[in-house]
Amino acid sequence: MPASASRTQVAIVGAGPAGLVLSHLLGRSGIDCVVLEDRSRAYVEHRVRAGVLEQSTVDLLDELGLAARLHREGLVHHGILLGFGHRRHRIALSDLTGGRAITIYGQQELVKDLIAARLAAGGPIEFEIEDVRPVGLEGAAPAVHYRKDGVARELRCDFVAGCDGFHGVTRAAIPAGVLTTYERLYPFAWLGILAAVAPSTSELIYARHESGFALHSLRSPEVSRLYIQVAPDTRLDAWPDERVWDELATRLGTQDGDGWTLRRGPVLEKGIAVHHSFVVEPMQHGRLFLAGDAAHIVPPTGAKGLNLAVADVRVLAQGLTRFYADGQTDELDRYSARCLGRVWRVQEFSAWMTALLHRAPDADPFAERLARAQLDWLVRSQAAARSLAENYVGLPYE
Ligand code: RFL
Ligand code: PHB
Repeated sequence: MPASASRTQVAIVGAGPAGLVLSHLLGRSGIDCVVLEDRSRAYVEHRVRAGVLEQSTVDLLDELGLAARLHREGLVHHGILLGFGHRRHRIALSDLTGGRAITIYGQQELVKDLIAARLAAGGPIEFEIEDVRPVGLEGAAPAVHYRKDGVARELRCDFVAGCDGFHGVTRAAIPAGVLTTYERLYPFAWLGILAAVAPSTSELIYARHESGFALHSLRSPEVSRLYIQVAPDTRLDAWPDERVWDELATRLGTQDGDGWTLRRGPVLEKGIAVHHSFVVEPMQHGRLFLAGDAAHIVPPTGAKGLNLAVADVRVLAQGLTRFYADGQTDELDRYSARCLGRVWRVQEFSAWMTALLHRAPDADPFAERLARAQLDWLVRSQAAARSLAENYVGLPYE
């Protein structure tokens, strides 16, 4: 029996974007919740990941009063550039979508804002906990068991929100045979760097090159974020900084004699992320609701993972709010089905954009020509460009 037991209405496992946004949405509805995170606060606030926020994500953060710094420091972009055939072509996101835009703001900055605001509002977040184990999910009185400072604890609750990412424990707590898994592994990964140098572009460049994909993104007027496609078994020590910069310069370069050069600077962070598409259905079992990367993963080409995590918890908060207002479970019962519509739209878009821009190691010349024909069509046809733009800026919530 745990030495110490406490109670809340919703136990949220994971202090990533999904868990933290959920805690704010529930807080706004007067629903008690506790966030349980196995890493330290410093660790989650410095984990370099996403950078592109959809219009709907920004609107929701605004609604929650959490976007003040985001508006001060985030960069609003109205277009992206597609690089291929040694030229760049602009996709005018806002013109094609009735004025919708994306905002560039580092995920770790958002996580810092969400944690600070939640703690300031008196919302509990427990960091550095161990041995997290959800129990009793099939009954009406579940709980989460864990250890803090070596002491066994029990958090009793009405519901558990599994917001603990792809490698978390909540999905694994669902009995075998309940979930159906759909997944695809890709024969490539991204090597990403964060560099202390002014971006060499004012809009994101997604480039398809004979040697593979490259992406020039940014974080601020002084910090650039860049990625190149590499093999999934690539070791970081095979890629000293100079080699990364040389490859980026080749893949992002134009031959227009337009004088464009890639600015280089000190590398602040370097990492490799494999590409994976993954979905479990349903996203619920008993009193456990999975949200964000715990339930689905997309390859990063469409910049969708964080945004999808936020979309999930918005639906979950609606269901929980209704339950605590009048005891009705109808919205909670529809949670999985409502989320999965958007999840599969985003899966299709992310897989499409990945295939369009990457070079598969086994691609034959025919596949290469098809990819080129598709890119040519995107910059010739407004209908094709609009389809990309609508998906990229993110579909409005239902
Ligand atoms: P997270 O962010 O993984 O958070 C899960 C949290 O749970 C904690 N945790 C546990 N806590 C308690 N007990 C346990 N047993 C636990 N196990 C894990 C973890 O420490 C963590 O704090 O999941 P969440 O909240 O669902 O958010 C998902 C996003 O983080 C993810 O989808 C994005 O980063 C994906 N992504 C991008 N998404 C975008 O929307 N736009 C982008 O531009 C974008 N770029 C990217 C990306 C992901 C990348 N990588 C590294 C995979 C670029 C890259 C390179
Ligand atoms: C990023 O800035 O980290 C970023 C941008 C666009 C993507 C993925 C990541 O598609």
